[in-house]
Amino acid sequence: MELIKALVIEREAQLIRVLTENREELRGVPRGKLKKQEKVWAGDWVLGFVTEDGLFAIEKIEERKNLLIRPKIANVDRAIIVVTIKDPEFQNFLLDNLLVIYEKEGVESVVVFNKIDLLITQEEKEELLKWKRIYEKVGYPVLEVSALTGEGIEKLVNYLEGQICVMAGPSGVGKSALLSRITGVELKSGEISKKTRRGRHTSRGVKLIPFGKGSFVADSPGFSKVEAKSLIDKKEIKDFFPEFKNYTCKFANCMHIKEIGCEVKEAVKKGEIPCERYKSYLKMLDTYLEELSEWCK
Ligand SMILES: Nc1nc2c(ncn2[C@@H]2O[C@H](COP(=O)(O)OP(=O)(O)OP(=O)(O)O)[C@@H](O)[C@H]2O)c(=O)[nH]1
Ligand SMILES: [Mg+2]
Ligand SMILES: [Zn+2]
Repeated sequence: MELIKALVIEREAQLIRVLTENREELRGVPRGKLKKQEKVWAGDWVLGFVTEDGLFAIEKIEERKNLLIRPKIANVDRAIIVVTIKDPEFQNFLLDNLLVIYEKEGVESVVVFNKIDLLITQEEKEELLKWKRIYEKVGYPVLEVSALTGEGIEKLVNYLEGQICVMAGPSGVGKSALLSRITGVELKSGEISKKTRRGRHTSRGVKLIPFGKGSFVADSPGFSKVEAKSLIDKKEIKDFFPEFKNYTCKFANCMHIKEIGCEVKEAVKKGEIPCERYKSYLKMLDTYLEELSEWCK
């Protein structure tokens, strides 16, 4: 029998929903040995066939490019990291931690400044511009949007064409509001990030919502704190700051802290690498450099 390819678009407890290459949305059922061997997650590409009952019998899971843990979703192409300058206040350290984690997972990030409708004063606008320049310099795409007014949304949608995306970022920045804007789907309030009385997130399953031209996006609950160092070996963290790769230090295993002939530190001194990013790097390693206060005003 010829197998059909499908994308798992929903996974909640035992419920699996797939979208087949023929654009049919069906309930998926893992078959035979697959059932015991491996779990099927949202974002998985699977092979199977449509049964007489109209179910999609899953025979095989295709090899995954990655599998994120929170939310549990496979084959993520891009993280839409939503942040704000105001309400809540911008936390660059949190953003930098997320960027490092996604670099490690092979997920491309796009930094989306939401709530730009709230930026009224010159000072607020300059603050946005300052951070925008910093992340663009590293090489990340930076977009300015407002889920409230709709500004910048079309550009974001076009930008994500054909990709599996996940919303990420701190609590209250407008991830769910933005998701509604780009997909046209109103999430029931608190559907995904509803907190239990203990203040923890209930896991309600993961849903990929289609939008634009062949793109999918999953919402996720906000983070109040994310630490790259709890997920990644401290010695490896330097490898996930893309701007460091432009420099060759004297020692191949240079940690860019106190080593002689460190070109990365030299680049910070010359202003080629933004102090803010380098400070985040040191903070992730629980380190501090006295000289930094002289170079970074
Ligand atoms: N002014 C303004 N308010 C916004 C915008 N986007 C979202 N909000 C408001 O910000 C608040 C938080 O929005 P949510 O979409 O729930 O934020 P979230 O990131 O999903 O938050 P968590 O699910 O807790 O992580 C809501 O009151 C929204 O109405 C925007 O572009 N401008
Ligand atoms: Mg939300
Ligand atoms: Zn170095």
